[in-house]
Amino acid sequence: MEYNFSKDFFWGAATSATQSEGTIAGDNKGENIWDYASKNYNHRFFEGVTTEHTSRFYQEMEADLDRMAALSFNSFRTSISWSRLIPEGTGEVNPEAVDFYTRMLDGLNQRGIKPFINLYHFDMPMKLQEIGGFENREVIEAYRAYAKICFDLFHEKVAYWFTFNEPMIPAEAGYLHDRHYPYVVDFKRAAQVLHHIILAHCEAVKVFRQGPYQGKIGIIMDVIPVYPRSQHPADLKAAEMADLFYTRSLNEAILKGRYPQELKAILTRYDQMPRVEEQDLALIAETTIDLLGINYYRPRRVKAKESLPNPEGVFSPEWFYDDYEMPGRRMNTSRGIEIYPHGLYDIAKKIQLKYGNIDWFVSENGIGIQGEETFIEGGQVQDNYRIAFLKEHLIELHQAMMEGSNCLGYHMWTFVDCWSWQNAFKNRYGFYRLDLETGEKTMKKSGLWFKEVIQKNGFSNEF
Ligand code: BGP
Repeated sequence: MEYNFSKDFFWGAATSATQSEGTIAGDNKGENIWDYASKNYNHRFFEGVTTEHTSRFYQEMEADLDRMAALSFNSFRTSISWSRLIPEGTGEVNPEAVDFYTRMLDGLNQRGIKPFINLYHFDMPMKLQEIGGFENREVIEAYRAYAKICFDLFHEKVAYWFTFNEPMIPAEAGYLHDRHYPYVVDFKRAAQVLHHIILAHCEAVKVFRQGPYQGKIGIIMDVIPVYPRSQHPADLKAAEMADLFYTRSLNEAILKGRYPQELKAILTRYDQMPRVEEQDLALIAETTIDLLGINYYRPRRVKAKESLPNPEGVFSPEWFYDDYEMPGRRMNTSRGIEIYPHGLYDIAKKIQLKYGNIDWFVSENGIGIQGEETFIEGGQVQDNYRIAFLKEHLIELHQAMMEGSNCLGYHMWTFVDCWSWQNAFKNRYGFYRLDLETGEKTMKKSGLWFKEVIQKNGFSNEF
């Protein structure tokens, strides 16, 4: 069986500024919440590794671009670090950052690698977090101004822009589930943050459409497909609620221009409605995107709740469902998440059937493995599990495309093993291994496999 993809299919990988750049003395980067949290809440990060110790993309950018070219990438996503470009979040632009990003974009274009540039990957400048981050409406304006500066500076070099990566996460992880700074636990505040992020997205799209810029603009979302334990009405209801809170709340605002009605009813009933102004809904309604990125790692399996939530506890979507551990599920034990390639097919079909078959691409997909050094043989990580993972997901994607899904590309997470939000360097995802002791970056077996796929624009089942 042959799996062929279109000749202009986007092949590449994704990373983010904070997870890859690192800092060096004199780079004039301002502090962001990750720089701050990884120092001041160091115990929350695997082995206490801070943002200073990432994969050194800032220093080794040219060599890293050569490494991408060695994999035959035709596209690559990273983000601009807001606090590198504008150290205080508003005001003065940092010339070193302009120089760095200019060289990066030129370097990518010269190598025939299309830059996919994301403006926000979880990394609020600390100065703006001090006034409340996205909880404060003023920060929407700061973000709009930052986005405009990026478009003005780099629009001739970038054809694909993205406003946010996984907009749900800063709200959910930062304001409800105690995973990201500022470690607030309060649903209503999380909902406020999400609403403001959606408005910031709309403002950036608006400023982009008004300017003299070519190119396309979109957003990157993690759409976790929800599966009920059974067809019992209570399980179906649980799945509906998980989907409503975690997927439809955001998807429908971005892709349909309105929040789901049911959400408002529930939030009002539980006194959890954020402040939403009349003009906000009009702005959401008039905003459209050109290209959707989907990050896919795992399914969400749910069942009806087994016990009542504590009525005096913190309101959360988990009041309406329990997670379900399906017997025999296939796990990535390093990351503690299920591997379910068919979920990618289901997402593709959903985009096709429910969201107007908009142009989209897989903007992240990958497998993080702890202790990859044990798979080194002859100086190379023999990551056959990653090749199998890639292949299985690409086969599902291919099937959906055969059935008419408008998928334009596939980006793996990630290019070189990178620092992660809580797990630092615990789980490795890269096509290149990063040796933390020597700083050496060596191609894994999966890198070679992916390169051949790119060169052939597909693969056969035996390969
Ligand atoms: C995505 C994020 C990435 C990356 C990835 C892997 O949700 O967009 O930034 O970190 O997940 O997850 P983790 O690093 O938590 O293992």
